[in-house]
Amino acid sequence: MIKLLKKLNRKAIIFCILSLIFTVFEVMFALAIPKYMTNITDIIQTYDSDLPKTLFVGLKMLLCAFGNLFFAIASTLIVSNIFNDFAAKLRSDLFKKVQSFSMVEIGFFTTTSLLTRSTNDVAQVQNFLVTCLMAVIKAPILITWAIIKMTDSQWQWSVIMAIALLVLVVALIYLLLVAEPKFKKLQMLTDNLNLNMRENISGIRVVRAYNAEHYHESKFDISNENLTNTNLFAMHAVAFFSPVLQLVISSASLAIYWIGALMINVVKLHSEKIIMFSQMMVFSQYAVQMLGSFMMFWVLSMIMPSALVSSRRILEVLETPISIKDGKILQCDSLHRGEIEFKNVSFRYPNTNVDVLSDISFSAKKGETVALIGSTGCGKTSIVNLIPRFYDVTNGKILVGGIDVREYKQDKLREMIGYVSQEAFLISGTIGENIAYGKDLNKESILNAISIAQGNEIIERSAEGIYSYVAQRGTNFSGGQKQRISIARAVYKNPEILIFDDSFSALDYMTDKKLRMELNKFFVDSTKIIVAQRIGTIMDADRIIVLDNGQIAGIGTHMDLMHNCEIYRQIAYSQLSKKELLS
Ligand code: M5T
Ligand code: MG
Repeated sequence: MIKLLKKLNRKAIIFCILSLIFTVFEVMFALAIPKYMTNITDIIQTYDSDLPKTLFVGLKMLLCAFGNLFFAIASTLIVSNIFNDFAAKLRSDLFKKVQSFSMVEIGFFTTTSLLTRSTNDVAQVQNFLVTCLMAVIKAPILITWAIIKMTDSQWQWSVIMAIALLVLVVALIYLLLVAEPKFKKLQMLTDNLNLNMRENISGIRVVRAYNAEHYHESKFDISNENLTNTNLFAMHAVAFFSPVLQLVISSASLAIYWIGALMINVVKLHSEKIIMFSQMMVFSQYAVQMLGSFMMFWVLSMIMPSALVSSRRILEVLETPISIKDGKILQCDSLHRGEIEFKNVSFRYPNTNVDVLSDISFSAKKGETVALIGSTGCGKTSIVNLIPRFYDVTNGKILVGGIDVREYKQDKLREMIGYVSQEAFLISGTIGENIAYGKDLNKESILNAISIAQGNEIIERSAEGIYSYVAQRGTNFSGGQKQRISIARAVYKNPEILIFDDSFSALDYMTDKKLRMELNKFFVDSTKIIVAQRIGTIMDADRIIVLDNGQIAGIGTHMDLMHNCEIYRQIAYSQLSKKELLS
């Protein structure tokens, strides 16, 4: 938490101090009120209810009440502003950090947990800090001030206060010890609940198609029940404090009055009796205020454990070292532009112990089309993901433009690449925004990119054209339409290297063919890496790499492979006739 607080800027610290000063004033005014009450009692007793005097003291009391209210409101406003800004900064830091994460870190934290950390956990910390500054700072000030005011009273009353304080402190410590571990668990269970909810919503069509509602419901129920039970336990542990506090306050007041009554009985003079009575009144008022301020500790003890866990979870994200380190090189020389070379590359996913790629070596020259084919799970996506450095190789190296990808500044490396992922990814917005994707939106170039990607049909169907609405994750488009919009995005970038990870799979043969022809026409100088399952898509590539279980089973042109690669022949014959393949 302290580490997080170091992120507060100077302005915020100055305002924190200001709010502290306001709190001191607030307490000062609050504690002045009992004194005036005694004054009024005194006036009524000694001056035989002198009305103007009573009114004058009453007015002072009223002013104190207003002063208390004013400073309370002012400090609340300041504190909530400071920590609202602080929470916004935390969220923005988290967002930036997560953006710099490689797949390794995202896989480690999981998407759901990252979401909860940047929303729920930040809110917990914010809530805690606001309460802390508003209530907990106030309580010690109030307690110390009250003790100072109470010192010149009877020692018997002070003993009662000491006992009451001791009981409350013990109760608080017990509470923290019992509830804290449960609160720690709460956050993890919230992550779990969010995960179940997310899976259910994002996969709702599949869920319905398989009538899996009950299955998901029971999974959800389990995490929900876990969360509820843990919450309940933590709340029960916390709930007992309120009655204990009430009991202590009432008992202490009773004891003060009882001892007070005994003492008043002992003194003889009427005037002494009156002084003692008003002393007792003041003391009991201060006692109630002081013990009542423990309520603030109680509120804090309710939110502190989870806030501490939250701050740790936020820091975990902020302090995670990024496994993919940035290089320095900004660009390659023009001689090697667009070249890709894999040199004895092996790769395994983090936290696994099996290589999914072993000893992969091949190269693609500027303007060439290199295709990757092989059965599902053989490692095609893994290969192409290494080029933009989503992961780093385990062994060997990958050169782009003659330079190891690890030496590039990541954004410069990725600037050269137009990547179309296996699963088309669209954001909510318009078609145009999805294609320009953060770059300047040039209508003509967008239309051109769509036309190369064979997507004219998509924009012709709607009156808004490229301004047509795209729902979150592109759910209002068909699979093939989504693929073509994603392809248009890569085309719009006009990159030196184009990577298509099975991006033509949802297109019919005719569109697939036309699209490849257009790509060849407009991207003569760009290197194209095409992953495909269909022989038809890759037959005319300059080089085809046949993958089998993470290893290269053959490299060559279609004809070479038809003659000397058994795996390729098997794939080919399962899809096309001998005549189509050998003509
Ligand atoms: C190759 C494993 C996967 C498979 C192998 C993405 C991913 C994959 N794998 C992991 O262990 N962790 C991961 O995060 O790696 O997978 P691929 O490269 O995705 O295979 P592909 O592209 O050839 O398959 P497909 O189905 O897209 O044609 O063993 O378990
Ligand atoms: Mg794949």
